[in-house]
Amino acid sequence: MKKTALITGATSGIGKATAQILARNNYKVILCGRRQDRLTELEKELSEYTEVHTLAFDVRDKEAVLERINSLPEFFSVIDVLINNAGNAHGLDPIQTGNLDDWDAMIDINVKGLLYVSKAIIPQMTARKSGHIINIGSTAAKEVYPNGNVYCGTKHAVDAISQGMRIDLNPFGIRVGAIHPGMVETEFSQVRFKGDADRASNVYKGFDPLQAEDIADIIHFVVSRPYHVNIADLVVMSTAQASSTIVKRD
Ligand code: NDP
Ligand code: 8X3
Repeated sequence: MKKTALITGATSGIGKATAQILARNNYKVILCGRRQDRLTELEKELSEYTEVHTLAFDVRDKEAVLERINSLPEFFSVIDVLINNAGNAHGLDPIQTGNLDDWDAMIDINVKGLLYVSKAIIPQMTARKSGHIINIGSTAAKEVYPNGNVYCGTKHAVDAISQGMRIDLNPFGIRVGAIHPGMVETEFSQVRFKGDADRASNVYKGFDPLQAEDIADIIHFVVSRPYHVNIADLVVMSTAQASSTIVKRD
């Protein structure tokens, strides 16, 4: 039977590429994000391959998260695969001058948002004793780099929460894994640098960075393993990147 995947952050970057590859591989997809225009456009594109439903909400708004997910039409209501991908960095400042609104955004979206979405979906998975959750962490979940302080903190939290989910959901046979990419050329840096296009594009200059499709391919590989195989924790960087701060540029 066709499986259903709910993907947060499907309006851009890794989430969008993941929705595209899953739709082309016979998953029904539920596309989530705040920008309804982009959701509608992607729905149009992917309807050629599969059944698509869109859900516009801000992951920070716990009432909206629960209300939207609990009111899914029956055809989309059984979620087999949850991709917790929505998130961003906001700012890149030393801790002593960091912006409180940036800190709130990162903690509320990357950590609390991931928890709210999971809370809305885990009960149906435990009741059915099946499901697969993939949380998108980062190399920033594994190490800390200068000025990355709070973003790295949120991604370390995603790493810890993923491990906790795997432990607590083990009795229910639910697979939980985290994927931790290094630098991926998406809208990530535009958001981090608040629309400063030059600063954002400099991040990916002089080397061949990962693309959203590279991560989507891996996500598809992870969700298509036989049931007894759970890829629990996966770090992936471009060949040019050795760590958060070591990148071989031309
Ligand atoms: P993008 O900026 O391209 O995409 C971010 C996505 O998250 C968008 O679809 C956006 O949708 C969604 N999002 C952001 N805030 C909210 C919110 N408050 N409520 C709902 N959705 C939200 O970045 P990426 O694709 O690169 O990022 C995806 C994930 O990958 C993030 O968790 C990021 O931390 C992680 N990551 C990225 C790396 C990179 O170098 N790019 C490397 C390692 C990890 P909308 O604005 O429509 O709500
Ligand atoms: C995104 C990659 O290096 O900016 O998580 O932390 S990095």
